[in-house]
Amino acid sequence: MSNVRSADQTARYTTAELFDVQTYPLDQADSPQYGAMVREAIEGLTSDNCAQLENFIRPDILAAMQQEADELSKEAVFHQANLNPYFTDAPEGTPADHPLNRFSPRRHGMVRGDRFARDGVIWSVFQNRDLCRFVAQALGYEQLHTYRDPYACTNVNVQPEGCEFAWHFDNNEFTVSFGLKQTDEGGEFEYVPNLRSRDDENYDAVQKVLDGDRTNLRSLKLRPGDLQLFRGGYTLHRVTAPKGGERQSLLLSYVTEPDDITTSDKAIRIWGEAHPDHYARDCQLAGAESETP
Ligand SMILES: O=C(O)CCC(=O)C(=O)O
Ligand SMILES: [Fe+2]
Repeated sequence: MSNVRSADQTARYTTAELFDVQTYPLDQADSPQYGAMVREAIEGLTSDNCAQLENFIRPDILAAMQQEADELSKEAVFHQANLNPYFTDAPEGTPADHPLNRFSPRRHGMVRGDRFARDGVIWSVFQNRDLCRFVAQALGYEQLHTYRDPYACTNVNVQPEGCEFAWHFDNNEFTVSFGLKQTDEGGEFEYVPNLRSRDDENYDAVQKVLDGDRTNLRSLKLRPGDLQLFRGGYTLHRVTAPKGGERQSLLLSYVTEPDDITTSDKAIRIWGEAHPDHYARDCQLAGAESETP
């Protein structure tokens, strides 16, 4: 059912109100068109680790999402750091041109999940059950749940003019995002699929990309209303600096464990503070540890 509601995961808008269900029949999971849509997403994810579904959001809803995001973008937590593609330090003695030693600026803002009005459109998109099921099917999970972390559950990534999101591999397995705001120039999502694997960091090839090699590089522009599914753990990627304006994307987080949330120290590192739920999680984890013989 498309509009099932529950206490803390309310969705004010139905699937057909939010998404272009004529093109993307999210609410007709038994139809051949739905099957074709899932297959197409799986194809993109298999060949390129990426699937882009253009104009997924209905225009009126998109306008409301953009307005919500724009108002909240003033409250975004701004990050400015020089990071290598792995978000780590370089071990002593690492050559200067080695990827571990290549630190580039990452400058962007993130709107915290608790800022979104629970009766707003962005929260409804995030809590939509049909979207969650589709994402799980496309990415090959039996079931996914919306992330309950109060801050990291859903975020707007705000990239002001000139702010690059430098080359990196994600720590999470996959990302689900919607384009909200885009500039004509810059703001490109560039990626090189399968550059590393579980057993091979493939530093030589990573270094070549960092040095400007564009041989296997793919580039896409996430336009307002587009949906993107992306496996970023093995795919080096970046967002180039937008020119002549700001870029904004909406990031939705889904998890396999419904009760999973982050710890207080990690929340403080990312957001500058922690929520009572993060401290409760610390206690829960400490309790679990003391029970282990
Ligand atoms: O804004 C985006 O499209 C994604 C940015 C990104 O790579 C990330 O959040 O890890
Ligand atoms: Fe990323």
